[in-house]
Amino acid sequence: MSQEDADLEARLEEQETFEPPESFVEQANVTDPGIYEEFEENWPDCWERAADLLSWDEAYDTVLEDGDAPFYEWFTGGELNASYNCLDRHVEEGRGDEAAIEWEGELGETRTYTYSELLDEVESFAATLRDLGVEEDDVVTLYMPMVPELPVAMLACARIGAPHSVVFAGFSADALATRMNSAESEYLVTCDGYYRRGDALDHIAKANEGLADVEHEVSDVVVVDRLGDDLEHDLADNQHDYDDLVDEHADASVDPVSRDAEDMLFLMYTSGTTGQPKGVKHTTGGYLAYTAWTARAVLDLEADDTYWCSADIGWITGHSYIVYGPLALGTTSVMYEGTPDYPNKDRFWEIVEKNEVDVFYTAPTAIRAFMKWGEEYPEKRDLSSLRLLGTVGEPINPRAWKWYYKHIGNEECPIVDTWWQTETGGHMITTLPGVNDMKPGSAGPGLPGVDIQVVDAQGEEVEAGEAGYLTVPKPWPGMLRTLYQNDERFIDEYWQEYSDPDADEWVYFPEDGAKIDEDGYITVLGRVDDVINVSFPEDGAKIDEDGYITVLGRVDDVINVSGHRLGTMEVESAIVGVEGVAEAAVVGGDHDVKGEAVYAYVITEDGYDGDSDLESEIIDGVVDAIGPIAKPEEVIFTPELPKTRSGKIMRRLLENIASGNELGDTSTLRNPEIVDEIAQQVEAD
Ligand code: 6R9
Repeated sequence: MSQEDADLEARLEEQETFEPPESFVEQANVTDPGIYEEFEENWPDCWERAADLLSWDEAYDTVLEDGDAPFYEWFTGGELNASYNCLDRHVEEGRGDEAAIEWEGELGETRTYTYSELLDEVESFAATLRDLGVEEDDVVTLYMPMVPELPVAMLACARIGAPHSVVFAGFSADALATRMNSAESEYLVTCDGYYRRGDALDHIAKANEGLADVEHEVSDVVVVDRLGDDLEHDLADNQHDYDDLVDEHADASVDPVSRDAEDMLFLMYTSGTTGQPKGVKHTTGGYLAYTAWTARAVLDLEADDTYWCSADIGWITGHSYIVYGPLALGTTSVMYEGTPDYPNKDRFWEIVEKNEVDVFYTAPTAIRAFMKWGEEYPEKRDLSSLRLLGTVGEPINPRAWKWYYKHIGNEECPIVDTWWQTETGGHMITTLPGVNDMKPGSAGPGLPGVDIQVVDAQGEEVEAGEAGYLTVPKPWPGMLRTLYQNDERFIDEYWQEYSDPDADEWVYFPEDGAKIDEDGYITVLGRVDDVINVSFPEDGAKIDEDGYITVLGRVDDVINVSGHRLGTMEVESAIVGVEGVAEAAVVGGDHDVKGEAVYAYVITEDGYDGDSDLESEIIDGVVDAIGPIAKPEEVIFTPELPKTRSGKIMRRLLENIASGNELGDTSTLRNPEIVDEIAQQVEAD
């Protein structure tokens, strides 16, 4: 390293605040700091700004209907179609020849869909779905990897008013069956397989295994042929080849159905504190307005941008910021099928260079991997097209933030660290890249019009610098409306802790802890413990004097592996399903690359040994039930689990052991001696 580089490195390390570069601010979509006040004064009408980004078939009467809170409704009386907003209107405006999707296959092949081409295929597939019998409001399940047919299928569903439920392709057959059963979904679109590090993966076998466990009759299955001759597969009588059907409907035109603003656009299942995943319901008007608005204000997207979000469409990030937000704005959205290190560790930067990507959005876990691989990979490529960088999914530590800023952004791109959730639909806490200074590690203030408070256990706002819980006292257009067919659980999960139903005061509780500084900047510190056992306020959230909030992480039993939420209960039930296992407790422990990794503490049944055979069976059991993402980093066999006198497993201790942290107070334990025993074993492993 030259002296100059070393000086630069040292300066970066010290620096705590970064101004947005002038060159960025000059062209940014939002630059007026007055927007915060303006939104506050005009709330909730300020949200008309978001609705104005869309084309409505029928104008709405009311911005916010709060008569039946917390079942809020937005833009009531309005009607629109999401596929029309993402496709037809851009073609009508003469932009049909511009690229909507630039797809990169893992093996290096590419496919470009212009807005006209995407519209044509969406109409053909919408006609196909109708022919198969799909009606408005039927839930269509999409169990697909990162192939262009996935956004086509989503938009085709949206066109005919059939909500989609996308199940991440990396999830297991069990996960597919659970989700199809829960939504009583009778239609499935899936894929024969896909490529991972050059290998053809069989996906249809997994889909068929899941279908075998669906409790109702599945009327039709459409199968995309991604692997050609690399995988031969037979189709059952109710299974059809995607290309055949689309060819048959090649010239079909399907008018977009006018949907009520509050009609369901899609369902997205996410992990909860109990075994059953939660079916988060998003609507057509509020969700689309919110994702379009945040894509414009936070990601700074415009129609002529090429933008790449490296998430999988199977997660909310891909729904909101690969498909709906960017396409509503007429942007070119890049989609990549594979992994960042195939065929080489510069694959991402090759994609940025080749497509001249303007805005890049990824997860801290990916950034930590890039850091580990070294700066020589991005240095090989021309990244000068980039103007803005973003992160999502988990806290980003200042070191990774600075590496990203320097080695990817060349100190010329602002970084937006966006805190949000499946439930929030879109960004909630982040800086506006053309307005606010950035503080590495801190996501920033709540967005204009988004009220964020960091409170203590009593609901009182904490002082700057102190930790507390994140709360959202006012509704916002992108919010979930309910949990599918389970209004009661919706209230229990999100509106129980801080609301006062008697006074009709409703406060959304995201189950994350955070800290806020004197600037109101919110910093995310990591996952927090179970609310009941929490050693509050060591864990939680912080706000600073500028109102920047540091989010500390989740308070429920959810582990965040590589930015993906896993319910500990789901993993535990998979482990307990393995022969020879009596009891299991699963926690998240710190991990350099993944952020958190799964640590499984297991008690064997009498007569079984905690040996490497059982360990393999446990690992296989978890991978089968949930998917490789949930694979335990370590399986620790123990004769007992640390429990409180009331019999509750003290997860905080298990987490501290897994992360190699101080153990903290063990005095409320029924069996304190077990803690040292387990800790010694983990160290020995
Ligand atoms: C979009 C998404 C939501 C949970 C959330 C929080 C964590 C997301 C974060 C972050 C710190 C950020 N999270 N973004 N933590 N800083 N910028 O990730 O949705 O999969 O539902 O996860 O992820 O714990 O509550 P989802």
